[in-house]
Amino acid sequence: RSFSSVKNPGILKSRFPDGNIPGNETLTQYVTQHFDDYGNDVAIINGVTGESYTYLQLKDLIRRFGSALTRLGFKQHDVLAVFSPNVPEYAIAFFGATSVGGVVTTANPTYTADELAHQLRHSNAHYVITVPEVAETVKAAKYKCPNVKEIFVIGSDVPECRSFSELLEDDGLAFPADVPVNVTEDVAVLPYSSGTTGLPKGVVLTNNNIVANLRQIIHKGMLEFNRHEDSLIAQLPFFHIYGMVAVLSCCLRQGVKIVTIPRFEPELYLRVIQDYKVNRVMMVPPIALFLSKHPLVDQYDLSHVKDLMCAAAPMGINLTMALRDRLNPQSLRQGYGLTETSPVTHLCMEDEFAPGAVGVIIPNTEIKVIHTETGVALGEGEDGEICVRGPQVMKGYLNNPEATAGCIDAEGWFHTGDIGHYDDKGYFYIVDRLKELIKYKGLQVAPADLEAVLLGHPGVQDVAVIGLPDDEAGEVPKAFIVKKTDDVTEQEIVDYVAGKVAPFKKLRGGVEFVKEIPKSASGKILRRTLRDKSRI
Ligand code: 4UV
Repeated sequence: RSFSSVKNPGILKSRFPDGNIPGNETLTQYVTQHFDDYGNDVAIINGVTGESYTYLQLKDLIRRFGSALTRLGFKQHDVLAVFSPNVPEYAIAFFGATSVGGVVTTANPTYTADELAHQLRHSNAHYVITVPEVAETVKAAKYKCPNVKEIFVIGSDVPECRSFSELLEDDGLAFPADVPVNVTEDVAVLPYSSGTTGLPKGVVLTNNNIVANLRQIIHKGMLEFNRHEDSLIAQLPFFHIYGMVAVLSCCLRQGVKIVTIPRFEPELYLRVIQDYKVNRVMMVPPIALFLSKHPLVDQYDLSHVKDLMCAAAPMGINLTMALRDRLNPQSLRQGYGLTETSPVTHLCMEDEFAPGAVGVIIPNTEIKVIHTETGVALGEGEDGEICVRGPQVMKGYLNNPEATAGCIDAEGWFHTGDIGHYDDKGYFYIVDRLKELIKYKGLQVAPADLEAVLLGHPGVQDVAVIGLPDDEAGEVPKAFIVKKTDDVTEQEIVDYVAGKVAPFKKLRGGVEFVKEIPKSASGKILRRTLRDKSRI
């Protein structure tokens, strides 16, 4: 088989030849390279207000913002946090900060103040960009983070915060002439992921990690777009690697129009796709389910949608077929990847329908499927852990060499914690997960995170959290609890958690009281035992 190299048994390569990844471009240089040519074409438009920025305006504002940050004392390697739903200004903040050699850490705008404070402290963020709707959360977090100097709010004024638009009035003259960026070493973005175990960790993605991944996916039949024809809806949050790279960065690099919506609302979503003639839709499985089932969908003209791509969680064959029957797009496919791989490692080809598959290996990427116990490389059709080597693999977890060593081995293989296999055409299928992660609507929920919260409840002696399969969300967190006091109730526990975490992490799978939590001799929670128990 062509994708299996004889010299390196077990190492699988892309069916496509390696592309050129020069390794000397910063993220902003690469993404904004052709902005002058794209000129007065609309780059990004707010699907709610209709306000938009052209490519030339975006270029100018990125420079002004970079200059304004510099005047504030923001230097190379400093961290800017963005805590905002999708709005066009996200692009200005994101590329403005990276353009001066800064690092952007992105956080889910539904986080509570404590959750946000943790990330702001851990990443050592100096400034936070936000929107009025969640500015109070940022203010509350700032009190706990002496490292945060100032909050800038997009849109209307908020007390104790400064206005983002003020920064954009900067004349641009303080923009640093020459920032000596080492693109393969210096961090561009710092999203958070729990990886295979434990609490969310800062994922150090260098400039070259992201640029490499963009170069790998902007490939004919993959995510190469046509700037005269294509437009995309940005429903996937920019704070998550999927929206950040595959939508925001990938579209701007290629000069196509992005229409942002701040949150998923059925009518808004469908209206934007219809009115802006969105023809490529990147989604997660719950959106695929919505598009395949919801009666409202029939009331909108979605006929120009030609490419539907799903990633971040499995899209099963039944759902794929139902969606194909209903919308009949030219292509309906999946991608696969992780925050730690910038994110893409596999993509299905536009013109090859492969229901259930997550894709073929993208260029410049090596894959190995290994036996979960022996580590021996497996062959076609055999399930094992997917391992990845390539320029898109993160540098490591921020200030956490142990966790980094726990997933990137001495030969540079990143161990995904996902179980799957490949077929005779080189298509990959994910069938299970080795790691602890729960995926709620494509978003990560770390069991350890909820377990830590639950241990703070006075009635909880011991706890383990697992993901329960759910038709709509994919998975929902469920807690197994050993009571410390007899009087604790399920409702009390569910409410307690809801009061402390972002809504997407709630214990939607409920609580089960047990006598003890099954653990291995070394004290590790035996989650599989609990998962099996829940299936009965
Ligand atoms: O770290 P993360 O939240 O990252 C993501 C990344 C999503 C992608 C994937 C391909 C793209 O082309 C793209 O633009 C964005 O979700 O979660 C990583 C984990 O999500 C599961 C798997 O368990 C990963 O380790 N996952 C991601 N994609 C799939 C998936 C999929 N297609 N099928 C099953 N599980």
